[in-house]
Amino acid sequence: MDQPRTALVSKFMTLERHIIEGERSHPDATGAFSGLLHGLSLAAKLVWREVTKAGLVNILGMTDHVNVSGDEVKKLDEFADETIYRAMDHTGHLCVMASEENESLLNIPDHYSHGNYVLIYDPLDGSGNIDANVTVGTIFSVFKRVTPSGKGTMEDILQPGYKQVAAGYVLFSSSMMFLYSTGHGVHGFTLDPTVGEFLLSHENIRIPKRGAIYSVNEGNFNRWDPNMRRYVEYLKSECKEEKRPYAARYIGSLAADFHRTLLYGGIYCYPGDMKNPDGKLRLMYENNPLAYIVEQAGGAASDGKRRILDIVPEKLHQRSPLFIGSSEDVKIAEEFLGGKR
Ligand code: AHM
Ligand code: MG
Repeated sequence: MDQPRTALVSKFMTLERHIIEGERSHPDATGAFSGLLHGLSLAAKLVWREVTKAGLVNILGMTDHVNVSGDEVKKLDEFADETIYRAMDHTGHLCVMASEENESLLNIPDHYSHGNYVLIYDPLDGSGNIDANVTVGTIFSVFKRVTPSGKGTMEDILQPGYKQVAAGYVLFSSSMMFLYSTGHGVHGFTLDPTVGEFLLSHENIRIPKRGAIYSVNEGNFNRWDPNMRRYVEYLKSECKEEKRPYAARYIGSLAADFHRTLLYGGIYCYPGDMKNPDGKLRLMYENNPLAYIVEQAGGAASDGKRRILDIVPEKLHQRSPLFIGSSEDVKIAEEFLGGKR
């Protein structure tokens, strides 16, 4: 009751209002962005509904791929993939899409109009963890098309990350969050399930310049090159001024590991190794959107040698190593990897 009026009012910044107000500041805006982000937030709510039921599958009598009524039960990542596609295919704002779950690009059906934007998404990142009730996420990236009109092509998809016009991710966790940037900072919204609205909870997120947490699958240690091993040994060695040893945290679900890194600072690494020289993560679906977000929050993202956003992709499912987080941490990682330290 004693809460100041302004504090109460600020809680009513919904995702939709935030997007519309952001768009109004651009005189030539067409409303396409509002439409796009609205479609994505709707898809996120539909995916969340299924994710929260994941643990009930056996209890409700669903077996493997068939539920009690004989309907086929889709795997959650396939469900998420299709839900996002269907929420976005008819909006008139997109000319083409690409999803981590699909080998080739996703065309907009002929009977819908084709717009000026391109959507690239990882429908349910970290879905391998879902049986353990671990946080998973949807990651997305938006580009402006480069071809003039009609159906989008591979040329529209294979653009370097610095050309993104928006990116974001949704976290399916103890609460659901929607974070996005259109190049004016990073803003986070938490779903109020009682009213079904995303409300602004994290305005203009800034990542600390340096952190004290590292996040990497250290089980691969013996496959790393010596510079990577030396870097991790450095993070674990004692130095009070630099807050070392760093704490190790690894969920194994990129969206979740990234989110913690964004809020607390530090570094997330998925390096290349002897078995997989380009690491595991995909440039277009994971690294580019998160690199855009982290830079918008004052951080950095590198493949160990160069800025992620500068990489010109050659193929749809291209992988690249990822070092992402606080700007100073990423710089130090690059120095180790380049043998300069
Ligand atoms: P996915 O897109 O098939 O879910 O794979 C990506 C996931 C990331 O979420 C996570 O950071 C990484 O794979 C974990 O890999 P690993 O098990 O090798 O540590
Ligand atoms: Mg993924």
